[in-house]
This record gives sequence, C-alpha cells and structure tokens, in this order.
Amino acid sequence: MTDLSAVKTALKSQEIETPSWGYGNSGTRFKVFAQPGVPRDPFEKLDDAAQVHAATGVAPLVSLHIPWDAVDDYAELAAHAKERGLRLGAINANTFQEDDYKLGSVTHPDPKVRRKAVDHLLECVDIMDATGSRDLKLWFADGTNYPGQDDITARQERLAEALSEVYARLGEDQRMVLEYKLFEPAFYTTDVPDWGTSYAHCLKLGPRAKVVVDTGHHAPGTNIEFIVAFLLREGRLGAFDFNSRFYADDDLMVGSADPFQLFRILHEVAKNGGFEKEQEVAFMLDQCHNIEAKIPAVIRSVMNVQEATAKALLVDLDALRAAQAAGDVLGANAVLMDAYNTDVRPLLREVREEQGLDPDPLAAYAATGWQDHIVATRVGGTQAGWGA
Ligand SMILES: [Mn+2]
Repeated sequence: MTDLSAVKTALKSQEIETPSWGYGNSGTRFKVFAQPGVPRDPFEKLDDAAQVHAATGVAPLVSLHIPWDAVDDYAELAAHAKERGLRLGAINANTFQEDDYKLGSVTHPDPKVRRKAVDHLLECVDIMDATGSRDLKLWFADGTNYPGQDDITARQERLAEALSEVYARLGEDQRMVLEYKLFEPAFYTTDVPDWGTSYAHCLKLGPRAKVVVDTGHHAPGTNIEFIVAFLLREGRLGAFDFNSRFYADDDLMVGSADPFQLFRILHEVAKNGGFEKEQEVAFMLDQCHNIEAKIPAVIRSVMNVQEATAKALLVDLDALRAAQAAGDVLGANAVLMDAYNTDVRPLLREVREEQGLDPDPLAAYAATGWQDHIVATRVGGTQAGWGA
C-alpha cells in the first residue's frame, strides 16, 4: 500500500516554476491579442506570479527571459521577488530575436555573430550572479531551412565551442540546462533537435550541464516518458518545460491535451527519485496564454501538475514491481491504471487545507479581487509581450 502521509508531504514540498512570459501578452504568428491588466514590466510580472503562489502554495519560483525581463538592477528585482515570497528561477537566454541571428546565433557561419551570441549568454550568467538563479536555460533557434545551406557538422563544432566557453564561466552552484526542439523556426535542420544531441553535448561539458525536456518539442507520438527515465538514470535530467500540444509546439496549458501522458512522465519521475530535492530537477512551465485569462491559466496549470503528481505518487510501486517480476502483464498495467483513475482532487483539497490554503485555488484567486485591481491600475505604459 502507498503511504498516504508520504504522498502528502511530497505534494506539499513540490516546487513548480512559472514563466514570466506566461503573464505577458502572447499569440501566434497571426495575432497577439492584448488583455487588460497585463504587466508592463518584470516587477509587475512578479506581482502576478505572487498571486499564483499565494493561491497554490507550490509556485515560489519564476523563470526570467532576457532581454524581455531586462532591468537596470537585478538585485532589486530579486528583492522584489523575495518580499513576495518568491525566488528567481532559471535565466532564459534569447539569441533569436535580432536581425543578426537570421542564419543562427552560436552556430552562425560568421564568427562576429557567434561572438555576439556568446557574449549574451555570458551576460546571462552575470545576471544569475545578481539574482541568485541556479540555471542558465538555453534554447537555440539555430538551424537551416534548405539542404546545402550550411555544414551540419561545422555547426555542431561551433555549438560545442560556444557551450564550452559559457560552461567554463559558470559558478560552482550554477548549471547550464540545454533544451532541444525538433523543428521550428528552422525547417530543415535544427542544431539541437533531440535529447540525444543535447545529452551528448552535456556529457562533454561536465556534470553541471543537463538536458531540458520541453514536452512540446517532439515529433507526434514520441515516448517522452522513456526519455525522462533514461535521463534520470544517467543523472542528466535538468528540467522540464511543461506545456501541452495537439499538433506542433502549441504551448497550451500543461495537462490539457493529454493528462495521461503527463501522468506517465511523472510516474517515471516518481519511480526514479526525480522528486527528491538532491536530484535538482526543475519543474517549470513554458506556456503561453493567448486567449485565456493569464493568472487563472497559470493556476490551472499548477493544479494540473499537482494532480498528475498526486496520481504518480499513488502508484503502488511494491505491487507494480511484484507484478512485473511475475510477468503479470495485465496486473502491472492495472496497478498503474488504478493510480491514474483515482480522483485525487479530494486529496489535494485536504493537502491545501493542511497548508492553511483555500482548498480551491481558482476560487481563492477570484476572491482576492486582484484581477479588477490590475485592470483598474495598470493603465498606460506598454504591456509586456513577445519582443518587449
Ligand atoms: Mn521551452
């Protein structure tokens, strides 16, 4: 039998990191729909993130994106976070939004552009020093659109060179986490297209380089839980970027498209010790809220991760292992499905009450009146959004 009090303890100590860009305006290549009350700067994004943490109790970390969240004084931003019970999480670098990067950033054929990109990554480590952030999160839009456009192996060389310069700059308690993505914006080759490429670079760099699994960055039908299990076994799972997709990299709310997949992933995390603090797996959201209200959407996402986590923790591992050892195919599958089919909402309500929280985070947020407050007071200025 599963130890229910251990499950509750694990749920209470879970930390989910929310993305600063999830509070700003976002959209598709067709249209960005603005919403009233959206933050104008990173300080206001943190104010919104604090509402998510207040309602859920498990979202104390916020990922920043540079330069979208660039400020003059990062220590001041970190202090602003601390006053609200938050910490600054991963620093996400951006080497994809400038004209210079048309043909790539760290893999660009021109050494001057590569220098500029690497200098930006080094600047991000300076920012980590000021914010106390542990992780430099790297996702490169680098790749090519046409066969013959550039040399695939030369681009790998350039990538390795850039990564090793940045890795050497990291402090002892800092990490580099390298994200992969199958395609987009490049359509022919992508320079870090899959977990194997990321893993191979991380292995060469050293123990503080780890892989980021963004759930939206795979070919349809990819078995993501296998990747998670493999990386955990190798000690190279650095972080998740959780989101949902139906077709491409949709960045919808985590758990909305395929809650069973999220459960299967988190089952591998639970079974392989990935929820233990010393494993240092970061559980981040990387999603955009194009048509739904942003703060409630982040709260909903946090709840979806909690529900999948609770189900994963409820798997009776003794019974599962006994069935597996006995070759009991149906029995083993039934153990897993019993946990998945458990309605964990009453358990999570109980957990929240024991933490002194409202059992219903969305109702709790609605009752604060924060939404009316930000709509009324955030007037003028420029709303945060893509490219801002
Ligand atoms: Mn991502």
